[in-house]
Amino acid sequence: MLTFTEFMSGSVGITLKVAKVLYASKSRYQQVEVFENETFGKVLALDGKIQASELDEFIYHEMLTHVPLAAHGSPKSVLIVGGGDGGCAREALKHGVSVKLVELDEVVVNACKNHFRIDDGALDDANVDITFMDAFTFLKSCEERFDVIIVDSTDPIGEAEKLFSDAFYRMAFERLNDDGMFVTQSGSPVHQPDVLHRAFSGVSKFFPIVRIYVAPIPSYLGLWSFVVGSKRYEPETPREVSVPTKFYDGEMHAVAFKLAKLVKIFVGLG
Ligand code: AG3
Repeated sequence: MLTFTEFMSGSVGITLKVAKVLYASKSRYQQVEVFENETFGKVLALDGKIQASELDEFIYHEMLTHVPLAAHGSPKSVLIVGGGDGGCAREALKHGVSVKLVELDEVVVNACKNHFRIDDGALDDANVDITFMDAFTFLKSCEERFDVIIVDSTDPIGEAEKLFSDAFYRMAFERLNDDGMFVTQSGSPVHQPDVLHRAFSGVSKFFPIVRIYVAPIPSYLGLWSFVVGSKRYEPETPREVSVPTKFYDGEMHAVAFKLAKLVKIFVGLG
């Protein structure tokens, strides 16, 4: 029996039976795998870490995208950092915005396009402009400004580590309009409290308004956290929410911030 195991921390992991391997290759940057599991359906893993599953990717992508976009209220331009599977782009397009997607690894985009179509066509949409490069380097020389920046990164290991640095948060702040909003996935509050600490303290150095919210993502071992930094608007208040979704709505927007009470209890933040 073929199995896939991810240890999220040094002490706790998740093991899935692999029903079928759909794709596996080593890109210039990482091991890219797509396989099938009876419970989760298709699963995308990068360097042995689960990035998205057919069962629950909508929870992660809807919550990472609609919370900042709805709280902003009238976004026109969105920068997605990472997000090569196209899940965030798919959700962002529902707001009629133009999307700039900066993904490090073209192999991830192609693997998803061919074997795990999360994007619903977003990766080929005329309103989505994809650049394959490291987002840190991209931001350094970027002259454009955005309404919302979404960081849909892998864990802060290797290439993604600089996406959790103060220098990166500073550049993100500078590349946002005066009422801009920033959000980053910030790990499991239970299994990766250090990731959340780092994101929260980094974002707090530059943004006047910083909040944490959470969502349950079964393939990420339960509770997952997000840190949002805002220049003007209160992130907890949705100003525009009428987009078609499976999970996200005005109520879930509020619930996500309320449930972050657990982050306060587990991690002492928020
Ligand atoms: N977002 C992946 C979140 C990190 C998952 N970490 C883990 N399993 N250790 C990027 C891919 C989703 N678009």
